Amino acid sequence: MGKPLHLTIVSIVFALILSGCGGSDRPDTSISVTMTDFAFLPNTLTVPTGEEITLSVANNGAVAHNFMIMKLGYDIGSHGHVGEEEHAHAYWQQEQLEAGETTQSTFTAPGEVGEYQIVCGVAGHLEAGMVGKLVVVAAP
Ligand SMILES: [Cu+2]
Repeated sequence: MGKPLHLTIVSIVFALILSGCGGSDRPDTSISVTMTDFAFLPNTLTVPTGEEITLSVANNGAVAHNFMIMKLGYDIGSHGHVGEEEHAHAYWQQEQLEAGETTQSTFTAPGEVGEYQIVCGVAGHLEAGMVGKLVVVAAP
């Protein structure tokens, strides 16, 4: 006889709530992203305005990827194409990262509060689902 089902469900829900803490909804100056074929994990990152951000990226995929933050208000959509024009509207982007590699870099968070789109700049990857969000909130 195991635990009654409703208790098991309560435990699962509680564990999910706990694991939500310390996640991506609080601003952090040190953020980590894992890239897969074809997603960013987590796909929402929260940083404070104007701070220097340390970004650690691991490419767990089988192909090269890159991490590109678009300028505020420039949203390619979730199935758009990343071409030359889109690259010109990047706020910041990291050099392409080969499969299996990790890297760390820094950038200055935008000074303007808002939601900035994150995309993979490698052709075809945004269409495949490599899209995310950088939420910039007022620095404490
Ligand atoms: Cu990619």
